Amino acid sequence: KVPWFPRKVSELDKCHHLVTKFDPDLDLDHPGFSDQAYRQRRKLIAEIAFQYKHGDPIPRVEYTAEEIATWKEVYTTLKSLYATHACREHLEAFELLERFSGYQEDNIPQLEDVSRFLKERTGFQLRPVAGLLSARDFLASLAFRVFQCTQYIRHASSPMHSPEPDCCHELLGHVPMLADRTFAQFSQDIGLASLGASDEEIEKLSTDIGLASLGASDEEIEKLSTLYWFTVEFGLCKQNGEVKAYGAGLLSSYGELLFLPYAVLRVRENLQGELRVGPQPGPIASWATGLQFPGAPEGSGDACGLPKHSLSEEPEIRAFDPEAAAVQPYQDQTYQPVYFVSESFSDAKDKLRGYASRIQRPFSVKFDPYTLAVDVL
Ligand code: H2B
Ligand code: FE
Repeated sequence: KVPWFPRKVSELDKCHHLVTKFDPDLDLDHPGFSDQAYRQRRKLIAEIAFQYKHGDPIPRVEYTAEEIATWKEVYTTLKSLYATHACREHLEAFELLERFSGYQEDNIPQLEDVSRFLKERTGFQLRPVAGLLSARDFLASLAFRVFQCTQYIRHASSPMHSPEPDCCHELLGHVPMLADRTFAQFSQDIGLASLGASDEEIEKLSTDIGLASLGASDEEIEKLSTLYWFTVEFGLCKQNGEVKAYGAGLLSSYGELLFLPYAVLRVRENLQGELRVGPQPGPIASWATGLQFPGAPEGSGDACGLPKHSLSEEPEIRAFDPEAAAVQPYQDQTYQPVYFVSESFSDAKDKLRGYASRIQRPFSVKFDPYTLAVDVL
């Protein structure tokens, strides 16, 4: 039997199952765990998401001076790396977001404004969510070109690292990418592939995932969310002979983004000059070898809240292959041991469609862009 899944965009109101893994109320390691005021603030902002119904304008949050200061630190630090480390699509969208949607160092953009921007670009829209959502619900919303977006900000004590998604991660990492047509389609394809996953033994209905599809097993949902991890969160791509970041997890993590040229440098040695990365490895290589983060107090790589990357666990960089990425173990507590590099987004999209067409499913689905509904065939 196939589990319930949303057939129209308004049914995303029922896709609100949170995962409490990194919740500040329950996770002792959360930087906000012992801060009652922070936890209260989180509850207040979470209430917006709990009340929200599809079609409502997203209520605005008046951010505090402390929250804006956290945003400013994240924004200016990350922005300093984008020119050299981010892919072209991210850079282009970022500029537009600064011009039209309130992306400024002294202003946390409002989700309603950002959602309107995205709708115009790619038809993607945001809806507020209170925290880390179940993979099933999160992927299901992507099928409808809806991105469930957190509205709170990380704890002020740890501007460079957050165990859970927050508005810095979503707005700086995800949103600019969702403004790109090919990337938006890629994201929706992953979502469509996830609909109606079930444990049943099922006959194979081979369908183009782009025409929408599927009904995978629970195991396949797991694989799809791993695939999501290595692409949408930590994906790399080649651009003009250089390696650039397009994954939101990379684009919203100063430490990991900074480390990237070093990782790629190692690959370059292995692949004999095939891959290059923007900035030359001068200062990066020296701190990486010394396991020292620039700006961090002497002696420990994680003094600024960042995990150390030890040379024995040096990351690997591989060519993107969905079959391999879907089963690759990943890290949600520290840097990735493996990254996958795509030739381009359309190459990644084509490979993903091939992968999705091999998923076993009891039926296929087709997305109707006029009604924002999914027809089950
Ligand atoms: N929930 C939220 N709020 N933001 C995310 O980026 C997110 C999520 N990512 N739930 C999902 C899970 C991702 O890690 C995959 C699909 O499991
Ligand atoms: Fe994310």
